[in-house]
Amino acid sequence: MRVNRRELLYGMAAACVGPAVPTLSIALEKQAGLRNDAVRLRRRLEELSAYGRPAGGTFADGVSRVAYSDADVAGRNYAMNAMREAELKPRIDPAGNIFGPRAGADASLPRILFGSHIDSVPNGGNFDGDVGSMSAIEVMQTLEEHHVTTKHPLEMVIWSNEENLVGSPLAAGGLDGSVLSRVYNGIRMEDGLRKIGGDPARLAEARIAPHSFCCYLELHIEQGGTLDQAKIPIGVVEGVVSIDEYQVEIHGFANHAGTTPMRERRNALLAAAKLIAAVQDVVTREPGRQVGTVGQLQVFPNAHNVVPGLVKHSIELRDLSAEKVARMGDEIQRRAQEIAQETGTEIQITKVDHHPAAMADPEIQKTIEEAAAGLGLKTMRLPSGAGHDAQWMARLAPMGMIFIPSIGGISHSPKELTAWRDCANGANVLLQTILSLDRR
Ligand code: HGY
Ligand code: MN
Ligand code: MN
Repeated sequence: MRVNRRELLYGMAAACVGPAVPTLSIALEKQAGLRNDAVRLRRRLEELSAYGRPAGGTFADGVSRVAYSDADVAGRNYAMNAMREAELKPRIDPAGNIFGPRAGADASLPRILFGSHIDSVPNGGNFDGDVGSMSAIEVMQTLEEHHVTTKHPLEMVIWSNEENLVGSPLAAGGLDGSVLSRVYNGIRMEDGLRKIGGDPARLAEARIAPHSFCCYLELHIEQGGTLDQAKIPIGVVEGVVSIDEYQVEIHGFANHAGTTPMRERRNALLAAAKLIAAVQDVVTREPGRQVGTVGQLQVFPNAHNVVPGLVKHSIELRDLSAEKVARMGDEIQRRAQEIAQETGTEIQITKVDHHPAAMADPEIQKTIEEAAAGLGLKTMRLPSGAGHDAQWMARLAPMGMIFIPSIGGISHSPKELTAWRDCANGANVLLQTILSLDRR
């Protein structure tokens, strides 16, 4: 009987360490050769995209699966059924986050946590969050099908309401019950949490203790154009930006558009226009990758023949440096008071959310690079201009993020697109990174 030399070597190695723990029984070579089922991953991404698709639309028309909507509930049910196909038993925590644990050989070891989200922005794309979430399920199913028992317990997670960064901050202690009256997508958070299976009365139970897991991994589309332009298939995230969100209220005086002389107007919309231009000026006047956006604006009474008396709008500032973000915010506050003086209006700017910048763990970055190299995939390191649940998980344990290219750098749009090959590559890098971390 011919004995394969390699099997012999592994057998001898196993004999040296006593009764082989399941991991050793799976030759490292076999682990290194493990690949996800790319066809199944694509099928799940296409099936998930149906929940929140515009009526009569196709995959290319994107999705509005906003948090707490009926489409969100339907998409979450779809994802939980897919988790069951991977032999997981999904659990929803009081914050609406969906967890799927998988036992490891040594239950005393801290679990490896990985996942993403499936809620979208209005008129969003079919890859933001979805790739990382469906890939997490795919990794679990691949391990199950190949009878791989990792040493560490594993747990996948689909965070709730990522687009407003709610589910993961609730888990990380960045938010608590004091925000239950907030309204997202027209639904009070308290009602939305119940609707998706959470429990606003038990939010404290959603808290994850620091260092209660060994690390957090997230696969995500880049949402910017760096990888696509560089023709590099895998991004290794260095860090996730700090985000400060503000609500602005500008009070002027509503009056007749025909009989109110220009010099007597207290035009709230004129003040808003000047303030939006000031945001652009403050953010662009110094070198760097910082960004500032006014994405929401409401005019009252919003009639063509009434001088606007009230305007409400958002301001969002981002950069890897929290200090720079805060400094820009202060300068915008100062400019706002000048504009208020000039236009005879009153401008109130209130900070409503702060998401801390988070640096990825250097060891995990290296592990991702080694996993990609093992798959013959080139990598580059880059920051994330998008916010992610990973930046909240980084406050509890070491974090790592894997990026795949967004074609044309487009995201938060029905035109968001990533090649299926890149989705498969990203999921395989996630799988191999998990196996490599597990062997630590
Ligand atoms: O807004 C963001 O950066 C993320 O896509 N939620
Ligand atoms: Mn996302
Ligand atoms: Mn997003």
